[in-house]
Amino acid sequence: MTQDELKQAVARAAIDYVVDGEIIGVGTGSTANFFIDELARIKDRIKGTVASSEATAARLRGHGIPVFDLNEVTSIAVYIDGADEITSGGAMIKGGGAALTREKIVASVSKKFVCIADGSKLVDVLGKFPLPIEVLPMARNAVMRRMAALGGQPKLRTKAGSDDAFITDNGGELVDVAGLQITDPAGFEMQINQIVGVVAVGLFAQRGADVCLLGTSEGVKKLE
Ligand code: ABF
Repeated sequence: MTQDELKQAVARAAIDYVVDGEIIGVGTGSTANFFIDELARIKDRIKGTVASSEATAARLRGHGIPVFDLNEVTSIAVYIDGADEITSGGAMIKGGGAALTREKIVASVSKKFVCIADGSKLVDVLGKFPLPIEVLPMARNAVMRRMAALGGQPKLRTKAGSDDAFITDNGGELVDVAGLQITDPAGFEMQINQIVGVVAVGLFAQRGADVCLLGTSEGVKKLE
């Protein structure tokens, strides 16, 4: 099976976690996009969604699925989203899709977090994928110096084909930190959260996934 077929399989399996009549939190990225397309088939069963990015909101609206502002809702039954890396314990690196901050906000309000990913995302130790950190622009270099001091190789994320900084939906910039071996994800998440100028770090460990659906050639495997 191709990687897209594996992503499609887990996206389909995630429909089983959709709660009828409720608000569903929806992630960002190619796997999340496959989920959105599956959700469209049953859109009449749900009240609506909260999106983790403008791109996801546009895709949902394109299917005629209601998208609520987070401030309009008081609870989200389930949050369904991809990841760049995930451990068997549910700790993740997220943010390759530049939406980590809103993803973390929507996940924090959701009763259950279901991660959907192809099997290549499962790792023993987080860090091979460069850790994304959203920063306020004025603090970018200061945060980069701190991450270098912690043993990382920080790099400013730029727009495709340009040296200009990529700007997130929230007006922030992104620093991707390579060279890390994150053996204590929750502790490292707390440590980076303390760095002044950091908006959010793409470590989802204090609040990781409750269920992970992994697409493999032997079928969809569930880790929980
Ligand atoms: C998003 O999904 C991001 O946090 C993460 O980077 C991305 C993974 O992308 P894909 O599903 O395209 O592999 O939630």
